[in-house]
Amino acid sequence: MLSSLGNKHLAHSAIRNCTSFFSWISASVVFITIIANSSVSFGQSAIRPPNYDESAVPKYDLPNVLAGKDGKVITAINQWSEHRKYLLELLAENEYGSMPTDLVDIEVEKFDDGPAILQDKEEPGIRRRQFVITLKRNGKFVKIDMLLWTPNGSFEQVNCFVGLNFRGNQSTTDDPKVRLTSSWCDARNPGVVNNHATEASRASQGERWPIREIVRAGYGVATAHYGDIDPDFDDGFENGVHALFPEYRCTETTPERWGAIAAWAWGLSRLVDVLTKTDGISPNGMMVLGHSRLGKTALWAGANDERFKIVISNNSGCGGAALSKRCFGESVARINTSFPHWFNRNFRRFNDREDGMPFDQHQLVAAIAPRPVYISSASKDLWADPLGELLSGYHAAPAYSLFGLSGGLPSNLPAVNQSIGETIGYHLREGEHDLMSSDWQYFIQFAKRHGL
Ligand code: GTR
Repeated sequence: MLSSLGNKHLAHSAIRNCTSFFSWISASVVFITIIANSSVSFGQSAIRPPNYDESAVPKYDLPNVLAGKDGKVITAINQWSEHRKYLLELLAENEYGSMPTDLVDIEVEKFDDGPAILQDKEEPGIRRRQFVITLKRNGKFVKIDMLLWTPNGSFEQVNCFVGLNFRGNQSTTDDPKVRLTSSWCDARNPGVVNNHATEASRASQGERWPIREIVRAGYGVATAHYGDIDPDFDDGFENGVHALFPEYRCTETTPERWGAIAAWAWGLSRLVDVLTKTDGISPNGMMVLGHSRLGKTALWAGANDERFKIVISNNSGCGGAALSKRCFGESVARINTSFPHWFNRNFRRFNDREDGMPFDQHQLVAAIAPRPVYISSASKDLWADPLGELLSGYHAAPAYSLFGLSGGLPSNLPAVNQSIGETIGYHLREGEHDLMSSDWQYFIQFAKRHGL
């Protein structure tokens, strides 16, 4: 199912790419070839088909997470902050793209505050708040709807999970008061007409956001639609929050600049700007989480923004927690072809050249140190390479050891449905690529274990 999802995206992007090279007819021929061979050729070399065979994983060398540009390994905590900067620059330059550092003006309007209505029943213990956050720069603006759930009547500040959603805030709950997103939505999702959500999309991903369980465990949870921040299609890095920084666009001559994942990560930091000033929320209790492409985003946001005290990535796969050099499941060439807008242009240099990458995803996990990080996989999600996701955590451990902390992960997959590790946590949920309330139970236990 996952690989067919990948193929669907591939087919879409193939059609998009092909039409600029060939006539419609030859595009159709290429489309048919893709379905038949599961590999693509646009006059360049074909993309390697995905590998699902552990014995075909190539031998690879990973850079030591404590090694700097000159290969020297750092040994003291006081060298960490410089070193972390190096790791972030390495990943920004070669993969996600650098984010602009200029500030934007932020306006916040709370347009709703009341008790949750879940399954047609008012829940007096759960408070629902909705805000519209306007980001402004140089006469341009972007609006983000943020939905926040917290325990009602609590006088204590609560720690808060923060994560983006795929289909609009209304898709995360059946609460009829949650506003329908008016921004771009993926046309393939249920209840979406002409790339806009309709009422039929309400609660379509409600099981991914078990509000009752999270709030009853004493946490807040904030979410916003990723399409509010940057619509998820290839437009040459121009729309969404990219439009606020036109002079900072990723182009052929500036291939190191931000793609969509970096834009979503930047947007998460803007939510934190607001949440840390919102009453009832502990400014020191921010935890970022995300699933799939938004799991990649959560890792990049958490690595960059130290206000996230815990970072959680669910089924994040290629460009997320999975080691690229293992060449298992989704590859760099495949992801860059299906989603040319997620990463920067420099990342394309590693298409089918993972062995030449001067970095890998364990350095992304390491850049989060010494803050706790949690990686979760699903047993049937081979496209995302569960073992590769675990191994990033395993190989990131020396960064935690520098602080006297144990990562605590083994290098072999554990049995399904058990949470393992120490400062780096992991579980392999039985089942498909998804975010489920059982995953959330492990995230909550991990947060409690680490004092949040
Ligand atoms: C897939 C993509 C994955 C993953 C997933 C998702 O098609 O190949 O990298 O991010 O989408 O975000 O749902």
